[in-house]
Amino acid sequence: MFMRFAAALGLLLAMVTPLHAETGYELWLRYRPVEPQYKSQYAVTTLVAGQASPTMDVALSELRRGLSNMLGTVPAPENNVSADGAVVVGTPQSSSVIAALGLPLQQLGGEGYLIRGVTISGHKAIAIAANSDAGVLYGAFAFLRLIQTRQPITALNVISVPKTKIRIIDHWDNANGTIERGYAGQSIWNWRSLPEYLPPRLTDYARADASIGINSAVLNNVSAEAVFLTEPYIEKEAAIASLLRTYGIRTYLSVRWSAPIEIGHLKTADPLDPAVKAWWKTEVDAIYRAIPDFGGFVVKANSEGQPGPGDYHRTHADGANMIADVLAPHHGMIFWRAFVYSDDRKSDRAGQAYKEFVPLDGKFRDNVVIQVKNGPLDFQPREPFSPLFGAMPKTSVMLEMQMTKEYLGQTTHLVYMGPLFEEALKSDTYEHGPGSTIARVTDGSLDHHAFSGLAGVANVGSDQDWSGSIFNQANWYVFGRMAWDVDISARDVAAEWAKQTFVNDPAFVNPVVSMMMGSREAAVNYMTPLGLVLIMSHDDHFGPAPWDEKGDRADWKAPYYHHAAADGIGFDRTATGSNMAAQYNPPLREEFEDATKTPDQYLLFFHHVPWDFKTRSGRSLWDELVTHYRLGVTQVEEMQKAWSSLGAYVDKERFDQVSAFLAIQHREAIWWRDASLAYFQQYSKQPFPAGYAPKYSLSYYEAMPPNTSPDP
Ligand code: BDP
Repeated sequence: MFMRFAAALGLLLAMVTPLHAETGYELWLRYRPVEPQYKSQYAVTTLVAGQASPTMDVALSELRRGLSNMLGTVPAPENNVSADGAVVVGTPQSSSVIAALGLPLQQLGGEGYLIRGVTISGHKAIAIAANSDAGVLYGAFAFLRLIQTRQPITALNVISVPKTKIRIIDHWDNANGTIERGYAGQSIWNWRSLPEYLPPRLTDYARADASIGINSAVLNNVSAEAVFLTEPYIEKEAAIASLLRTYGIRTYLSVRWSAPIEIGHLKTADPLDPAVKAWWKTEVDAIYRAIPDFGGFVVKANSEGQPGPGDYHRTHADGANMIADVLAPHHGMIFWRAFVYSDDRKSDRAGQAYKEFVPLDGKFRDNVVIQVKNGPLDFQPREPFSPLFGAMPKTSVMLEMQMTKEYLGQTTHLVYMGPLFEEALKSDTYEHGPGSTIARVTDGSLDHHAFSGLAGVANVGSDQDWSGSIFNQANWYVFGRMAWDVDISARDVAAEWAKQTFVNDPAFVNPVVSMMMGSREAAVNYMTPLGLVLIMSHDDHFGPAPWDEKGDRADWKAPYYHHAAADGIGFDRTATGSNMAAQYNPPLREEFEDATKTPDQYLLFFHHVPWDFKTRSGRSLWDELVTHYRLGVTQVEEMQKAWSSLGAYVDKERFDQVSAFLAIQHREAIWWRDASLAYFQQYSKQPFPAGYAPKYSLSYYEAMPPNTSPDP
């Protein structure tokens, strides 16, 4: 009753007091004042800290900023607890008050934290404790999150330990300031003014990463330029690294395999050539002189035209191990990407990584991690998981996902990636029977690896709102939260994000969470239902283009993936086709081999089926395809409807952005539906349901100029 009254009051207040314009720059760290009715439960009077350090200082300044903004009073700094309401912060080493509490900190490891209600000298206090300064920083952010999401803070006993060691954000940033597959402006690293000038924006970037537990950052594009390994650039990277370090973040670089030739003037980059190894050693030593806690390298080799050890008839293990040996004395890691495929028209691209990597299982050094995208092809709206998970027990394998929505509507489409990430993490590989999920592969526990981690491709750029849209920020947020806790639910994270980014009122949060949770499925429906993949236009990966034959390689052409013809549609990956389905462990192998057992959502990924194939719904394949495309558009309409009723809770600027983007998404969902169906219908020759014939001819859709979509 009280809650309902409070909610109604909040709404009333929101309607009479115009909400301040917001740009989105503050992300989820807005720290808006706590409503009067909640204020009494957050009585914080003093901040008690011990010995200073750069990281401890930022933890304290974040607490001061957050608490004073939310509660209206600046907590006084004290050395001891002398009244109720103290927040005591530190490690046993930095703070004698924390040390005296004898808290059970062993279980926290290096980065975990504990937040607990305690009594000190007869006064009620809250301890935020950890074994490291970075752990304290994470605890500080978690404490502020509790208040931002209006959780009670009396009788707290929170213990949080990250389930992965490396939570790494991959920037695909180039030296010229552009970002590969970036949809939020230019790179935030301003190479020209580095190393002298670090704009405040970089501090805010580091705060945002730290607030969600990200502890590692790759500064440059996986399709790497050698220039990032030159001396002047190392100096610039060192400047960034020193800022990130304060926030508990380690710096990594993507390296170009042929750098020894391009900047080292060697004749070869053969990993078994001693001169090549010597070059890498000199290079790595120079990096560690500048960045003593440098994390290591990411390598994209022999993929999409990038050079690699394969150019010298060496294996990925030969290549990875050579650099791993050079990094090992510095405790550096190498993340070797499994996103490889050759221009071999006869073999199935989806099965190539497995064929190249599985025979190498057990041959990699301990500091090599194989970094595998969630799907066997690319970052599609939906794919089955890559069969490399569950197939390399003797190797550390890490999951890589995309925050930037390259194939999911980029800037304008509201697609929350939480459900996709969760689906990937929960996928069962059956490596050791049921429960052998990708979460257990990437957290290292399935095969008892010391390494654990999660990688995500950034969606961060120079745009005022960082991610190109307000809702895209949620994808950065959920990546960090899931990297910390691979078992957290996408729904809980969505609610947490919505409360902090907008407002706590359930009348707002509930519909927004529903929108977010349904948004990924909506995109699958209007783009690539029933297991279709890679039918986006070839260059920008944006609009529908199942007809697209552009691209020099067979496997860069859309028809390679859908095989639509008079006899049916879909890619046969069973024994009668590429046999890629056999790469999965049983019982999945049997499931994917049989069209009647394969879940509809993967049907056309594994099978070429006739247009009248009976799907699980009882409908023919054609009717089912039409049903999904139509549903996708309806789901966007429902999102529009839900959002349109929430104007009272959001400042006009952000409300209008979301409304406008939803309108664009709606128009483009119709475009996707109609263009795709117009294309497939020429093969199916089946009728459209009444009222659903595409408005334009197929040739009209094919001729859409870039950056336009048809009038619905
Ligand atoms: C593809 C992107 C391409 C990336 C590649 C990769 O289109 O820009 O370089 O992935 O991950 O999806 O290496």
